[in-house]
Amino acid sequence: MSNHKTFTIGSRKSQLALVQTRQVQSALQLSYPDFEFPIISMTTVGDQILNKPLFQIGEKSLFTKELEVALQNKTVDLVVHSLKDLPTTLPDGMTIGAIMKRENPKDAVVIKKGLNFNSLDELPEGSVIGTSSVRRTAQLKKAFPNLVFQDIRGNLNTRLAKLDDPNGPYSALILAVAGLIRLNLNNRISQILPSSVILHAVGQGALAVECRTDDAQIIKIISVLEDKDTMLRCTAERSMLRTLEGGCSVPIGVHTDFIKSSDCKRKLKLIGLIARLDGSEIIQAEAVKEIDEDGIDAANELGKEVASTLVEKGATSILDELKNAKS
Ligand code: DPM
Repeated sequence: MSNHKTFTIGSRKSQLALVQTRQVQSALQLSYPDFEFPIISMTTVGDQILNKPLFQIGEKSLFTKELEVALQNKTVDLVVHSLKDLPTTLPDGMTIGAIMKRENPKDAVVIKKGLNFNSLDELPEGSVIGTSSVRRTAQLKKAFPNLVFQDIRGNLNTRLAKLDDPNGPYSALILAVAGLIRLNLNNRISQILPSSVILHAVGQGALAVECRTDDAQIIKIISVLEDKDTMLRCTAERSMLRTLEGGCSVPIGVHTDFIKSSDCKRKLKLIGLIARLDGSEIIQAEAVKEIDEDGIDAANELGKEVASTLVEKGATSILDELKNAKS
């Protein structure tokens, strides 16, 4: 490797995306002080279509396609994504080179400024909750049948402005804890919803670095970013989603954690669920698998196992209903 090398990082333009990309940039800069990692930012379809519910746009790589084209063209050498926005099957020639240590993967409740409530249970009947996630809406409708769920789009700051607008309809928003923390908005978190109420999205809270499969140099460089436990948890989560052929906008939630059993073996637990859009039915399944040295095959198997139990319990009828709702 020569002394002065430049590797360009692709990013979405939103404030959250840029904060995340700079986090990767700093980590790389620290490990490779002699290299340069300039950032090129661009707008994606998902950033542009703001008037439609996400799940109706019907494009699986909403927030990633333009960046992958830039990767293909070699305009950029690596791309930073929120892993949960990255489809479970990548285009030919693209791979996830690293998954970084996960931030808290749970969902948070953000209450409108000036309202004296601290949790969803306290909100009066008929209060309007803003979210465009079918996963959040379906699960929360079941847990809080007296609340009303309404679409809200735009980046985090736009949403918070809509929430706090005294004439706006929303009493609260549901947002990922991870995004709020990264934007230094921790002080807006009123409640972190437990897994007994809602399961988070596949890959939520983790950052992924995508690159060209044949770019051995970049793959080696970004390997310093990888957090093995996060990678294994997300591998299991993504394997479940891939097996169910679900995209980033399906009412599917997960929970993973490592457990140590009495025989001192390290095991990974995966809970998965799929919900009907209106929350009228929620199917849940779980499995535990021993994680060996490598762990990737076991994590993939775990995801498939939970997916097939979900199918046995009736997931296919929910998935079919979703396909019809989109067309
Ligand atoms: C995906 C969803 C949302 C984003 C759907 C879901 C939320 C959409 C919404 C796949 N991507 O979670 O069920 O509520 O309108 C997104 C966010 C983050 C990554 C923002 C958020 C946060 C950072 C992270 C949008 N993508 O969920 O509040 O999880 O790493």
